[in-house]
Amino acid sequence: MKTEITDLLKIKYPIIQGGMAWVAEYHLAAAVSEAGGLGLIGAANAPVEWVREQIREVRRRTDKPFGVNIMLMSPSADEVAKIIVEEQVPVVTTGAGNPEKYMTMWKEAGTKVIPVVASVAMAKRMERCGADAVVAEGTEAGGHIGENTTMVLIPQIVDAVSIPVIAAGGIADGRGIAAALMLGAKAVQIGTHFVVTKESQVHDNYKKAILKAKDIDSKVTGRTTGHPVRALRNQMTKDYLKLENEGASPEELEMLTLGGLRKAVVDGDVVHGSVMAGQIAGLVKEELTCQELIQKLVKETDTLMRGTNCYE
Ligand code: TUI
Repeated sequence: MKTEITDLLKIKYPIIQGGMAWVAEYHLAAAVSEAGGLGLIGAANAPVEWVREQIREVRRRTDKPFGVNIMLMSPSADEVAKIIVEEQVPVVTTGAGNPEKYMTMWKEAGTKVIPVVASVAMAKRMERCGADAVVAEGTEAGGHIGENTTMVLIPQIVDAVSIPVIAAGGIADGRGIAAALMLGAKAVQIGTHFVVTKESQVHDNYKKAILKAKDIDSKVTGRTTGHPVRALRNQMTKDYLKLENEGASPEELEMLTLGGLRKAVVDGDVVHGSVMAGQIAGLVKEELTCQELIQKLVKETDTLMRGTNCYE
């Protein structure tokens, strides 16, 4: 499965693990990279020294390429951006904002820069300021999301830029990967299915919530505040959406979500916490090791793609 992305990132398979807040730590990232994908550490709102330690732990476990995802709304984004350079991280992805101001610094350090975007305009802007590739993330994804679906976003971004495009949002099996490649993507980013892997350190309640999720169990909170977030429906999303419909203030709404992801991932409170997951959660039915999952995805994709010539 050789593509422009496997060449660019020096990985075996065009499969990237999402840089999920609280979830994407070193056990998961190292396992994904060791299995031939690209593992990511999700810096999210974490303290910078935590990020540095995570990078070093990944390096203790694998000599394969890996990356760090920076959540640009984080107060520590500036400091984490510097750590990428200091630790010579091979790949950086960014989410929830515009990483332009860090671009020169990262490029000079030889780090491959891959911003996550949710629109054609942002993809073009990232290409102009020197991005090596973009992750185009559809609204099917979990967590903080944009408006367009993966199906409409990928072909439009592929036509608008010359750098390779990585598809994200709604992909959890070989059919999704094959479809993304057919739309012109050169790789995929998968989040939700990697949450439910043996190496993933999330609370068992979180994994069980994804495993039992159905197609209609996904909700988006925060549309009125300008920060839409997709999570599995529970008491928290119910209370939030009720308040949101009643016109509650952003401060009131924030009270409900504050620390909600940590509550679900670490404490296992999947009733009052934020169980961020993509719409494809309904397709995730088993907990595999990262190696088993990646091999399954590659085999399924390969079977579907046989007879076509779409990898390169
Ligand atoms: O970043 C994500 N997903 C995330 S971040 C996150 S942490 C969080 N926790 C609680 C509340 C809010 C966030 C959970 N999930 N995905 C990548 C992504 N980036 N999706 C959409 C975007 C995006 C949006 C706007 C990228 C660029 C952008 O540009 C705006 C601008 O500055 O012009």
